[in-house]
Amino acid sequence: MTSLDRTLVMGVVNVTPDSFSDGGEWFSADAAVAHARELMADGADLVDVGGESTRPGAERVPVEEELRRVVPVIRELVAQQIPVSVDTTRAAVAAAAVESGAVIVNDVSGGLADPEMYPVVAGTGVVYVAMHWRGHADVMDQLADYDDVVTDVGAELRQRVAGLRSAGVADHQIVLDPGLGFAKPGSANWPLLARLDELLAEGFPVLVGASRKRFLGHLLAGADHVPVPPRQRDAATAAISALAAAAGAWCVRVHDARGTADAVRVASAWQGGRTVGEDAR
Ligand code: PMM
Repeated sequence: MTSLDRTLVMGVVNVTPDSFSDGGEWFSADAAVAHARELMADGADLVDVGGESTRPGAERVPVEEELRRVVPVIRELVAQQIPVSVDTTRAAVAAAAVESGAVIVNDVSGGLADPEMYPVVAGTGVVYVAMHWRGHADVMDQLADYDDVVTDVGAELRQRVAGLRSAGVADHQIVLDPGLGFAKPGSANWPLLARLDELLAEGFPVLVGASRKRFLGHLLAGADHVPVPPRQRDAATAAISALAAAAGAWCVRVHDARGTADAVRVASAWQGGRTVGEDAR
């Protein structure tokens, strides 16, 4: 996966009844596996399997329920040679997922939700996505004050890196993510994208998760200012994928793989165009 010379496309497989952007359509294990296969056929490089909604205001699910949702799906996808990331904030779920063959732990809490997460990541040696986060979905909208959002997010992610290192996690395992939409007022998301180079300057691969988020719904609203629904945000998501890829993102996490698979290829060819000589004109 990491040997590709372009940005990776991570397809989202939410095994939840209440995800904001795909309406819990993929709730049964069979449906989740079928959806993952579709994402791969559409050009995803890997899939991200999650059993707990992070929708603003969402309530937590018990750990047993989260395990029941994700483990059978991960086992089946791994059996089908599909690279899997697990989207969880719980160390027990991360451990079970890696045991089942997941190769990435994608933790939207950056380790803040579970003190056991870093030791588990250190022990398994898998890639770990540390996302910028300030609190669970029920409270995050009240934790959205920043002086300069880009500087503050960078500083908080540096604290996560320090914690990971002291728990024995190697630098080559670490990926950073600005956490678009998580404890971020709508307007805070654009500087995080426009100044992605500042996060990249931390020296770690960067994952961008803009797909179908609220700030895109607001951007695309008509004269009535009503945000367009999540499924009408895929073209805007693909545009962000192209721009994020051009800026140097390692991976983009999306619900619609096809548009983004095209977008990252365009970005890659565009960059490649810089090195083509006169004779190609
Ligand atoms: N966003 C969601 C869920 N998981 N993981 C990472 N690393 N980055 C994100 O921005 C992110 C994430 C939002 O939930 P959704 O799956 O319902 O879109």
